[in-house]
Amino acid sequence: MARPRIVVLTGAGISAESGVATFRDAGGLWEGHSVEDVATPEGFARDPDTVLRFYDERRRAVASVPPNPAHVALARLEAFVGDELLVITQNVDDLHERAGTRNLVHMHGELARALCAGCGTRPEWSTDLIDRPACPRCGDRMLRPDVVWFGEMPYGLDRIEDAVFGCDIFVSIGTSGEVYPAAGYVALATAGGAWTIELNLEPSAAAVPFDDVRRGPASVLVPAWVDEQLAGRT
Ligand code: BJW
Repeated sequence: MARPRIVVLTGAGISAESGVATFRDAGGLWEGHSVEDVATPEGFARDPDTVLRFYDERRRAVASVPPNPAHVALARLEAFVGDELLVITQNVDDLHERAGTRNLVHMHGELARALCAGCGTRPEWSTDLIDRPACPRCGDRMLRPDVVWFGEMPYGLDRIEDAVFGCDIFVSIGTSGEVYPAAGYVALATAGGAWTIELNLEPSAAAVPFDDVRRGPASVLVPAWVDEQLAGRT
């Protein structure tokens, strides 16, 4: 029998125990910032300095924290199953990559890249954008964080939708299910015949019920679930 194709969707909850704030939990990222101010193109046009400072601070904060056992466990799974596993993350941090995951889509972009509003290039970026550095390609001083704001098109949607509809196991980890299109993927996976499971601290706003739901911290639930997948393969 062919091995299962596994798609894992991750959200802010998988990085919470690394010290990266979530968005909608108490103490989350939006506290002190309205979403319209920092995560919309209109907010950026209105007050670019506030938005650039918000993302510069987050880029620095993420650089100083490590991946946690949940990120490491997913990388361990990929080491065994290779490209039978695709991780789709809504997170803009690089903790999956630093744990060793390679087959990964950042659907909401990456703090580690900038996006040039002049020429559209997406250079790797590790320093502040507040001082309006020049684009390495066109020289314009129109770089913004390469993150997907409300009303913008997420990255990699064709590849993501093919993988979600075609997978055998769909796993949702640490996401509230409030933001589309990601919030609709459990319905897409179900329509494609996948078995679905949610690993999350709190109940989410899932569009359709999961086949299995486990409540707890990702650092505990994800390694345990990976162990189950690998039992019999090692
Ligand atoms: C733990 C834990 C632990 C905590 N262990 N778990 C009306 C209806 C439907 C849709 C729309 C609508 N009006 C507008 C829309 C579309 C809009 C949308 O969804 N809006 C909703 C608010 C309604 N979406 C968009 O605009 C998207 N683009 C789009 O739709 O394009 C058009 C399109 C058309 C056709 C097809 C496809 C597309 C773009 C969305 C961009 C989202 N951007 C952000 C910011 C990115 C940059 C940044 O990081 O600053 O992405 S918003 C923010 O939310 C961020 C996240 O990736 C995203 C999701 O949040 P996430 O990850 O779920 O975090 P939380 O905080 O919400 O939840 C954390 C969870 O973890 C909780 O459940 C906790 O319990 C759990 N947890 N600790 C395990 N230790």
